Amino acid sequence: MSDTYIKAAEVVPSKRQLEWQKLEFYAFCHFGMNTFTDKEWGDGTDSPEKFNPTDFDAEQWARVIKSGGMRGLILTCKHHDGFCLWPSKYTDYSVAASPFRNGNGDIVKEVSDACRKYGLKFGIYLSPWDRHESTYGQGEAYNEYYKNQLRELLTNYGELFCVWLDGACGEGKNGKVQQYDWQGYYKVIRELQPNAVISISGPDVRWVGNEAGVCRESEWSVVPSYLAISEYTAEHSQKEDSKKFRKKKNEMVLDLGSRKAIKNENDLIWYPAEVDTSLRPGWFYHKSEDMRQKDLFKLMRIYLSSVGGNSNLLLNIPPDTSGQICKNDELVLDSFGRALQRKFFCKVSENAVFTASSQSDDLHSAGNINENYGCFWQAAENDKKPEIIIDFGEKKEFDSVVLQENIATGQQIESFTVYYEAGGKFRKLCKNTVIGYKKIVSLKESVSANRLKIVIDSYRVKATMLNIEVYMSK
Ligand code: FUL
Repeated sequence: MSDTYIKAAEVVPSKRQLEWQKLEFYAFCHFGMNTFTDKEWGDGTDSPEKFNPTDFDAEQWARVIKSGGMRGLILTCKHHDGFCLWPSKYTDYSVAASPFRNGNGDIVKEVSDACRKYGLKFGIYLSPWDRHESTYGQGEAYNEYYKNQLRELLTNYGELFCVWLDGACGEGKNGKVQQYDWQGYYKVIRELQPNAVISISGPDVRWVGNEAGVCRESEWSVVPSYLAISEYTAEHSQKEDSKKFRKKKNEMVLDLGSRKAIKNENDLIWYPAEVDTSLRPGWFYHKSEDMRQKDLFKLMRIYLSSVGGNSNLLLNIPPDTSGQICKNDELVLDSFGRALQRKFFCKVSENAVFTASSQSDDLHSAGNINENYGCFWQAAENDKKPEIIIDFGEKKEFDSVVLQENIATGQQIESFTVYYEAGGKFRKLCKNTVIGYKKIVSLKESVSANRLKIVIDSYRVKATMLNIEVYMSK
């Protein structure tokens, strides 16, 4: 076996990636010209007159998104049709030419203000593909246009947590395909919003590989660097025009980070996964889909496998033509938010005592696992199968176990087994693969025990644990 995995163990997240990971779950809002034309991809010829949300209320968006348990919102400031939700100086194809607020409106401003008011992080989506702009396809001229728009969005709307770039790249009006200046775009973003992650067609956050909410069983954040090349994402995400294609699991490579997968890779990077999926079949609002939301059961399954599987979850909620999130969607999200609270209702590990088979030094004892001060446990180097015991002190009933590695020092754990104590003996509950930022072990049926044991069956160089929480749902 090659020892690339030892190098992989040294790869750590940047500060912005670490902060982003802690958001776990946030919303995507696809809103724009398509909302009014009932399309998914506009061609940039629709009149700005059509953009007319009569009851626009960004605070309603923020309230609904918060009630659904999300911590941020990414807005499609410009989709492929080129229509801008803010009064951009560089085009007349924007809200300024629409009836909305008599041409004096700015959706980006109202949404970013509402986010701040409700304690949500705000991020932007700015489609590089622009089917309206005449310079599109002309190389430098369009790249300048795009960077100017980026500058507007990155300076006028406060702190952004994310700039979400998709890989779409169709033909321009002149029949030419635009050569995107990715490095130039990144430079502008780093300069103006150094704390924002650049996602998907960018170096910080990786597209999981499908839009169906399907996750890998073992999601590694340390992967080969070629995955962060924008052209690679573009090719894999936009291969066919058919939307159906991208809804499928398609050819998602299932193993990106195991020892086997990386054995011949020289260049490894921290590139964590994000799962993006829509509450409805489409990304934009369509009346015909009013009864086609994902149900609670499906949302929970997606949440547990993504947030609970070392990925962040970006859930699209498309506001309707009135300019609000429609009642049906609001109800689903509200009950999902409550379902999440019920799922993690009672933390039975609150007063538990944590001990371990070893510790690397006095600063990294198992007692750290139950503390919220950012200190963590680390096993001694020669402990090949470290064990952690969680002693509740009395019999407790539980149905989920949440584990977190200290990813600031890398992702290391390859597999682990959970045991519970019964009749004086430890019995196997389940065996799992990777942990990373967060793993949620959700049990079909609750179990009662005085003690739990976690055995780390295999890890790379340093086995760490930042946090373990055991819950009983309501
Ligand atoms: C893709 C776009 O083509 C879709 O319309 C949608 O915005 C999705 C999130 O990204 O690249």
